Amino acid sequence: MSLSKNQIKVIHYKEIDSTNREAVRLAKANGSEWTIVVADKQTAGRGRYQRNWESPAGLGLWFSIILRPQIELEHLNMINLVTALCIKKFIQEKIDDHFSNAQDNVRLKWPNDILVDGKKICGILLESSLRKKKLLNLVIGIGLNLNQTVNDFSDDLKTTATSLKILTGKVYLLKKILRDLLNKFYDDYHEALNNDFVDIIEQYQENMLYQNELVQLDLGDHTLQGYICGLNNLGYLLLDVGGEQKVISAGDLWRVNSGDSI
Ligand code: BT5
Repeated sequence: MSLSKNQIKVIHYKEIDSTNREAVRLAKANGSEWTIVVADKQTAGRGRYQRNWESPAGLGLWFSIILRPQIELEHLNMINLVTALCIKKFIQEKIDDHFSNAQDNVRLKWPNDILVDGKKICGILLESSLRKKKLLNLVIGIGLNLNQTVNDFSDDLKTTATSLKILTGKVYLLKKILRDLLNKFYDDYHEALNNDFVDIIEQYQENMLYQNELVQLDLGDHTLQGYICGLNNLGYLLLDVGGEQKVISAGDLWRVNSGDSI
């Protein structure tokens, strides 16, 4: 039986190394589902493949959610897509509130990035623990840039990252954004699980960057170049490499010749 919304428990830190690290630790120690670890600042915020996530104090929402979805392991990636779609809609609403005729410019870069006008505003990091091929715990880490100006980003990110404040000129209250976002995510997550993820692939594809474009995919030990054909029914990327369709479960994507470096 799932917890009700008012049982969501938020643990707040002024500073922590990584909310994901703490949430993974708590989850393994039997911390309850829908425990949220949030910090004003992370000193070792992490992205995928142990990359760094810039998390300066008070300028963004850095938080992690403990979940235990009753799903087959092969559906884990769908949670990534559900999370990205939910935050995409949330960001779009904030931008639409500000610009009366805002264009639909929030896009998803498979598998876990949310970009506005080509700049990254949010990253998502799923970490799971398994036993005998069964999912024990899932931690969803979310980094959402809120109040940075361009100068708050390190030089590397000045041209590749953005924040809600850069887009709308407004300052956002972390507590309120967290509450509103959790509210939406709680609903979207349960709806997706209750409906066996119906429509998630279609919705994601409608909002996905680089459809039918030439991309380079970094798979760690080698790279592939090909055209994105879409997603399969598990949310894996379908890539046309010289006429052969490859199915990709994880990797890093770049548009060829775009100069992107996100
Ligand atoms: C991600 O990784 O995008 C997942 C980031 C998840 C961060 C959250 S914050 C709360 C929770 N606790 C954690 O410790 N982590 C999670 P990846 O796709 O690997 O992207 C990482 C890359 O994004 C870096 O190499 C930079 O290029 C870029 N980057 C770093 N910080 C950024 C920021 N604040 N805004 C935009 N881009 C950033």
